[in-house]
Amino acid sequence: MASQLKNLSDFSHTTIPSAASFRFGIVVAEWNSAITNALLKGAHQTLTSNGAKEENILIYPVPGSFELTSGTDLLLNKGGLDAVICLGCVIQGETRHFDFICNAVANGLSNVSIKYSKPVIFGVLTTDNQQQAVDRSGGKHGNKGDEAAITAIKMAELAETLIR
Ligand code: DLZ
Repeated sequence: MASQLKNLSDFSHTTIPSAASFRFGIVVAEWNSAITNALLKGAHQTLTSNGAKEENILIYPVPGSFELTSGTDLLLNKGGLDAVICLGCVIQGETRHFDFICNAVANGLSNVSIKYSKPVIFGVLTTDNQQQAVDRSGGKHGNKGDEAAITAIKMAELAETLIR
């Protein structure tokens, strides 16, 4: 089970296609910005280290994770992207806000992906506390931003293969 692995970002056993020909959007939430900036750093570095060109990585901040869906919708409506990576961090608080945001984002991103037939990657941490988020944004459990970037490259390649 993935959660039993120390580093959740271990892709050493899989083949990663070149990202050189693809154009990526990254929509990143400003809430919990220390965490989401670390996710962004991981995603960006993983894209470039797999061949993505700097000018083909477009970064768009949105206020919170709830806005990832509308940000992605606006971006895909504009066109010209092969995949969109959505980065956020929702931390459980004392109210039910957590559940509403997490459910809305997960459903919203699935829907927008299907609406445009484009890969939309769920790089949103949904944690019980700050430490779990730190552990998954460049800490002992790797970086969810790396995972999201690898997934985006793989899905962009799949989309190109199927549409070609
Ligand atoms: C309001 C809110 C709360 C309580 N918690 C988080 C959070 O943990 N992570 C996050 O990304 N955003 C949070 N937000 C903000 C919402 O995502 C959204 O920006 C506002 O509800 C405005 O639509």
